[in-house]
Formats: sequence, structure tokens, C-alpha cells
Amino acid sequence: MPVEQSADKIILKHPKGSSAELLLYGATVISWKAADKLHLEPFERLFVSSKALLDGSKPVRGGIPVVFPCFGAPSHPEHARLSQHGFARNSVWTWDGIVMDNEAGVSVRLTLEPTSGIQAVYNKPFHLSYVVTLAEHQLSTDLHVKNTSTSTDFPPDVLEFQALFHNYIRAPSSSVLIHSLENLKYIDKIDSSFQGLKTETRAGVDVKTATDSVYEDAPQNYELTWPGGGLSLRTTHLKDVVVWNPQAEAGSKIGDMEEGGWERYVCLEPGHVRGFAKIEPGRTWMGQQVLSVIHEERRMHL
Ligand code: TA6
Repeated sequence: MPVEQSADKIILKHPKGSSAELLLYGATVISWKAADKLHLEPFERLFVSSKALLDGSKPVRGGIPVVFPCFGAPSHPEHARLSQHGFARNSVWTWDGIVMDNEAGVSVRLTLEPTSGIQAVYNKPFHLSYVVTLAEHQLSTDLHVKNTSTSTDFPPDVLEFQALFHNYIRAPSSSVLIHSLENLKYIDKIDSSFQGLKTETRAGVDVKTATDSVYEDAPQNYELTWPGGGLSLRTTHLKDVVVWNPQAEAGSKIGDMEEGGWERYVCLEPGHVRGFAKIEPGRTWMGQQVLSVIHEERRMHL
């Protein structure tokens, strides 16, 4: 069976051996296994802390949590009652079926509508649908946000939001490099003494020291490389990208982070997080990412 379902989890299996696991809680992808030309057995591509709680009591420390409708602490007046990174990552989503099942890939959809719990903190008309697609060497996630307002009032009931895929990519943080960020403007959240935007000067960005950088107007096409491995990330309608790794000092203070976990991942998080995406009543916005295995001979940056 290409799709297996249990009460709280969906497992996708591709006929060529790759697999993915998706929790209904937070629509969080908690595993993606894929082979490459050197390693013919599929292996884990995402990092999930061994201390992460997977019982729906708090957002998962790892995998791919979905951030919506605010990134970080809320900064929009309509988001004032939301907690850090919004409610999508700690709401239980609804199974909506298999979208595709063929040689090319296996694809499933979850949805999230305003529940009374969500409406208590965010009373806006929205419908989310999230499509996760697994191919032999690729994982894609598409978030569709619909403004369900039917109001014809003026001014229109515009939905303003931020959205981001909080990817915890399994990679050695001492040697991973991220490409395509050179010359971009970014906020350095680690350097609180510096106000304003810095300009990235590095061709390959490392996370050997604590890093929490929000790059704006990015090229939406990135490569992560490290000795022996690599992934590419392509995105659509996700103009910004965040690079985060806390390293030991801050990482050891994160309650659900396993000992030394910061050595085993880098977060590369594409999103619309500088300013707000806006949708008119009845319209839908879509943000997509495609994560692909880089095979040894195709790597440009090693
Ligand atoms: O995306 C980076 C970031 O916003 C960091 O500032 C860091 O705090 C991280 O997310 C984790 O946030 P969380 O709420 O999951 O602990």
C-alpha cells in the first residue's frame, strides 16, 4: 500500500523505496527517507530530536512544522493573541485523502479549518490545505491558504498572514554550507546590538556559530552541501528564507532538544515572513517547496 493510515499518522511509500511520515498534529512531516546514488538504501533526511514530544502536547522539535499565520512573535495587530509561529503547527489537521498515486509520486492532502479553539485567538476567514508529495528522490509540500470570506463590504476582508516551512534538515552543522544567499539582505537575530539589515558576503553560509538569520527577497533556489551529501531546495511564492542553528550554548537550553542535537541539523526555512502575504476574499494563495536529493556527481559547490 503506498499510503498507510493510523489514528494520528500517515505513512507514504514510494515503489522505489523512499518514504515519508506525516502527523495529523501540526501536519508535521516527521520523516523523509530517500536514497542517493552512493547510498542505495533510503536513509533519514530530516532531524527529529529524540526528546521531541509526538503526542500532540507541543509542537514537534524537528521534521517540518508548518508555521502559519505568524512567524516568530506576532507582529500584526490581527495576530496579537497568537503564540510564537502561530497555530498551524499545534492544531490537529484533517485527513482529506490521496491526491495522486502513480509511478511519479504519492501525494496526500490534509486540511485545517477554523475550530472554536482557533477562533478564540484568530477570528479570520481561512481554509488551509496541505499537500505532501513523495517521489523517489524528492519531497514536496504545498500550502494552500484560502480567504473564505464572502463579504462584499468595502474595504474587503483581506487575509494578511505569514507562512513558512520550518525544515529541520539532517546535516552535520560543522560542515554544511548553504548556497545562493550571497548579496542578500538579512536580519541577524543573534546580533541584537545591530539594528537594520546586514548584507550576506559569503558564497556558502555555514552555521558553525549560533545562527538565526532571516534573508529577504531570496532567489527561492538553494543548495545545502556537506562532505558526502547534499539537498536542493526550490520554492514558489516563498520569497524569504531563514537559516537557524542555535549551537551548544542556546541549543542546550531548549527543553526538547536532544544532547548535541544542534550538531546534527540545520534549519533552512523558506517562507513569506518579511511583511505579510495578502489574499482578497474568495482567493487562494499557494506556497510550495521541493526538496531534492543531490547526487554526488551533480553537486556544484564541493
Ligand atoms: O525559525 C527560527 C526560529 O524562529 C528561531 O528564532 C528559533 O527560536 C526557532 O525558530 C525555534 O522556535 P520554536 O518556537 O520552535 O522553539
